[in-house]
Amino acid sequence: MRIYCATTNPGKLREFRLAAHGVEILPLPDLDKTPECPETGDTFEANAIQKALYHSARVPDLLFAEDSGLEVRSLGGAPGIYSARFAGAAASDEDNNRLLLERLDGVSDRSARYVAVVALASGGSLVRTFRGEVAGEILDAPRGRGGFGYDPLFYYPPYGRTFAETSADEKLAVSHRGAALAALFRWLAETSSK
Ligand code: ITT
Repeated sequence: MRIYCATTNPGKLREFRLAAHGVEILPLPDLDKTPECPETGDTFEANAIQKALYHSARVPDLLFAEDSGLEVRSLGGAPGIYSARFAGAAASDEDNNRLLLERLDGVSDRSARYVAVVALASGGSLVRTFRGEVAGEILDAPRGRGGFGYDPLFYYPPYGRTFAETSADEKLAVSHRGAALAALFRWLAETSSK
């Protein structure tokens, strides 16, 4: 089985492929030449659906897009859907992490969660969505070199490490993206065997 995926984020694409177990994940052709999909929703679900529908009309097969982010309790759920552009439209992961540490300076409640929503579409219509979450804590300095985005600050208590200090397999086994993708691939396997 093959499925297209619409993402501009190489960190996400690596994790999609790792989770796929035999399903071929095809990046969208010419994604870099396609005008970027506007993300105007106010939930992860709305943005994942918007991205999937925007790109789905261009390919003959199933396609999925994913919207994800970090919600920090003491920041009222920020950066949330704005995670990729927390420190500005062209922000790097380092810029976003620096701003997060500034906002949490002196704050004792460091609890947070990652959320991922995958939207599956076909021929320009939504098929369904799949959601995953994982709870952790934000450290006061980065640790580790793996993963991407906020991973050096995202401490996962059951491992006693940040996601940037875990292997890609260990992260995927417990992560928001791992849970959403496991649900997607389980659903695809069940549906194709009917
Ligand atoms: P696409 O929309 O093209 O897929 P994007 O990076 O713009 O790529 P999002 O709008 O969904 O995607 O933003 C996701 C951001 O949330 C991502 O850039 C990170 O800052 C953060 N994030 C999500 N999952 C993460 C993870 O597993 N580890 C670290 N940071 C993560």
